Amino acid sequence: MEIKGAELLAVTAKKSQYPAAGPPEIAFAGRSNVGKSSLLNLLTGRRNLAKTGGSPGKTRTVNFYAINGDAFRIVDLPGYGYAKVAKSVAHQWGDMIETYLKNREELKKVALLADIRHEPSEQDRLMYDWLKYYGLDGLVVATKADKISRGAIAKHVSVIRRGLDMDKDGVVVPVSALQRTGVKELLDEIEGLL
Ligand SMILES: Nc1nc2c(ncn2[C@@H]2O[C@H](COP(=O)(O)OP(=O)(O)O)[C@@H](O)[C@H]2O)c(=O)[nH]1
Ligand SMILES: [Mg+2]
Repeated sequence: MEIKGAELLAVTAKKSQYPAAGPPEIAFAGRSNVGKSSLLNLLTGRRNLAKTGGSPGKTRTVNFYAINGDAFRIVDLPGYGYAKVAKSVAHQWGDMIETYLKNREELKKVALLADIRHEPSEQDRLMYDWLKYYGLDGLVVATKADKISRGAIAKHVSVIRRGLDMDKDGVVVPVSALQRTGVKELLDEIEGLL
């Protein structure tokens, strides 16, 4: 699959603002600063579709992007785990993500992004457990693959698999937005889900 067009369709803070029922959706989730916006730009070939490197923890909306006309949608979930975010806001974050995961019939799968350098955090595990509970687990994107040597990738991937307690048939796709690698592999996975 190739992505030939991408448009921001809706920026939403609650369920009533979601776009009307439409094509299948793939959501992206992950810690703030993990590289979610960069990945979205990389996949869509639009350098500034999603703002990167902004103040961490700032995006607290569920953003819907229409891909290839409106053949499918990518949904950007709020980044979690930013230490300076107040407890009340963290709650709001959790509510927003769970509301979307629970209620969205169009949602086919959530790609959980995890920094390839680090062991999954407590919140990554919590997130992945949620995904399991809702039957949306099985696709993890290991970001910033350029930050480690090629030879170390397999080892880091297995640390992520173990940390999240992934099933055997779960897939981890290493990507680098900097070197533009992993795009084809990830798009193939997404195509398989649609
Ligand atoms: N080296 C490297 N840096 C990256 C990569 N992806 C994102 N970054 C950097 O990580 C920071 C956070 O990226 P961003 O996409 O805004 O993360 P988000 O908060 O998850 O949306 C920015 O400074 C990016 O330039 C990558 O693949 N390699
Ligand atoms: Mg972002």
